Amino acid sequence: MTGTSDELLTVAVEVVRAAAELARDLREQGVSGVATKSTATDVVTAADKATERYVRDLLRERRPGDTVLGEESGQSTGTGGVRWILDPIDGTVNYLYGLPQYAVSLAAERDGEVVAGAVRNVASGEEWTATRGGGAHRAGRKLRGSAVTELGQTLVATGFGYAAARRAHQARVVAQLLPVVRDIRRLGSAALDLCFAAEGRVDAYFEKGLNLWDHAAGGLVAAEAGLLVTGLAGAPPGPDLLLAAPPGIHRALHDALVAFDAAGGP
Ligand code: LIP
Repeated sequence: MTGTSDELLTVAVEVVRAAAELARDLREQGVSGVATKSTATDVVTAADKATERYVRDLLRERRPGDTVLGEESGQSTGTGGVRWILDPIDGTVNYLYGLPQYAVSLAAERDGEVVAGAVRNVASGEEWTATRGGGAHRAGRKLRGSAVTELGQTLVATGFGYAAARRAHQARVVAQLLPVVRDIRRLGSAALDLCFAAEGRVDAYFEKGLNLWDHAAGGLVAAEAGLLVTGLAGAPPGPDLLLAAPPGIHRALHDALVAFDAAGGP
């Protein structure tokens, strides 16, 4: 069972809408079941787990046999060529604090390539979608990234890991970057950072340490909006570094990140 990119997107949109409704209802009941993962600040809530279970159930109904990779319970074994890549609540710390910047992110990967993706801000209801070669959209509008061409005029979003040693290195990178760009924003959800970059609410985004579920859907949205989504020095986007920037400043920002060792450190 494979399916066209548009068919896979239809499933992704149906599922993220239902999952976002559950996550919103659970938030309104109050956050519960808070636990930690890699460090004392790397939190997971009962809602993360419940939302992932719900998405898995919905996908099992709609796409029996497909593989699902989710942040909270890993990868199931599927039989077909389609893998769903899920972050049930991206921006969990924002969810914990009630900051309206957290999303359900779901991508469909067919034969190893992400071909469809949907990201839905649970709090605002804003929804970004994309298919490979079909463009990126929000509210029926085709998205284009920023036209900025000067690094000093570039508003850059980024994020930080949970381990103190990595955060210390990332702080040194940001301290060097801050004087040479317009400003920095740390909004707390990679998926939404990528969607914001896709429509120019920020000009660019970079982060070290992302997992595939953080950026699979949002990275397609950004790429389909015309941004270059890469790693550094010819590497693909991944845990070492993900950079999403419009062609006008990708090279300048890339070179600054290389100079500041943004992909380095612990
Ligand atoms: C989050 C990312 C964010 C990063 C956070 C965290 P989570 O994902 O979306 O960009 O800076 O540290 O990793 O844990 O909320 O799914």
